[in-house]
Amino acid sequence: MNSKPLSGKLGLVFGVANKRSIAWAIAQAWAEAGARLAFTYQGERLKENVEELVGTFGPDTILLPCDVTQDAQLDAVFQKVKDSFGRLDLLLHSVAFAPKEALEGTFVGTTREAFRVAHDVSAYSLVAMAQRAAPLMAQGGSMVSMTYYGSVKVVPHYNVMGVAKASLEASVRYLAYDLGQQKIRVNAISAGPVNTLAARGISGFSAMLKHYEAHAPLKRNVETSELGATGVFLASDGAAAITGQVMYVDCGYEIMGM
Ligand code: NAD
Ligand code: 0WE
Repeated sequence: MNSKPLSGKLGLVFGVANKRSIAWAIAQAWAEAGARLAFTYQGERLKENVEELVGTFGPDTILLPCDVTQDAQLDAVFQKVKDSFGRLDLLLHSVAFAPKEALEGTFVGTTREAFRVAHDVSAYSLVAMAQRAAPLMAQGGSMVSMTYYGSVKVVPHYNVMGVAKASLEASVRYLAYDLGQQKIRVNAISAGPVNTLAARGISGFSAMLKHYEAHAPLKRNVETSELGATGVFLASDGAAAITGQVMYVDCGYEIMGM
């Protein structure tokens, strides 16, 4: 086995909020596999936290603010990556948001604004990143995004996020088609529930973890290190013929009919 499957690779990571973030687990695994990484954070509120985490990769690690709904901020991030790295090999999209009310009531009550915001932050942002990353992926590359099963089956209260994840997964396929000629692969990891900032405060989340434990073939929940390992695989040459896929990393939950 190659212990450094990503040695020499240059990556850009979106979605670290704190040490529990799925993005942080995948970033650590990518770095452990030999990649050199740049990071973004959503805004001032998260700056200090992410600075401290990213500092563990060395004081010269690139860290920039980026609200993914702002084209100018995305432009600045990719310009900086171009100036510093000269090239990009890996992109991690681990960003999602819907207004809290939209995850509490019914789906039928979704407002136009909540629908717009959920799709802008959680789905269009991947397209916005891909159109800026692709020109930098001169030797090909791998883009990885995070999704959830609520895109294909109804998970009560996931609501407009499920619809946005369906859009994200379809975007993965269309991007994979467009960018395939440039040897750029685009895939998504569909994770089972993980107790992160984005999951906290969702009422019934611990019951959901218990439900997965009871019903998933492996009779447990996924660990973030396992999402990291899958992230390394999808980014590596071992996955050179895999693109446009949604890979379930959910202890087998998705195969069950009952
Ligand atoms: P998290 O809260 O740690 O990460 C979500 C990230 O999205 C945060 O870093 C936040 O800053 C960022 N974000 C939100 N709005 C943004 C904006 N406008 N601009 C820039 N960044 C923005 O939670 P997480 O669970 O690690 O979520 C990461 C991804 O994994 C999401 O796409 C989520 O849907 C997906 N996912 C999570 C679970 C789970 O159970 N936690 C399961 C499957 C998939
Ligand atoms: O994608 C997600 C959650 C994403 C998310 C979380 C929040 C909470 C705070 C998006 N927007 C917001 N907005 C907020 O204001 N997951 C896969 C985790 C998750 O969230 C659920 C789930 C699961 C699983 C919500 C309802 C039901 C199940």
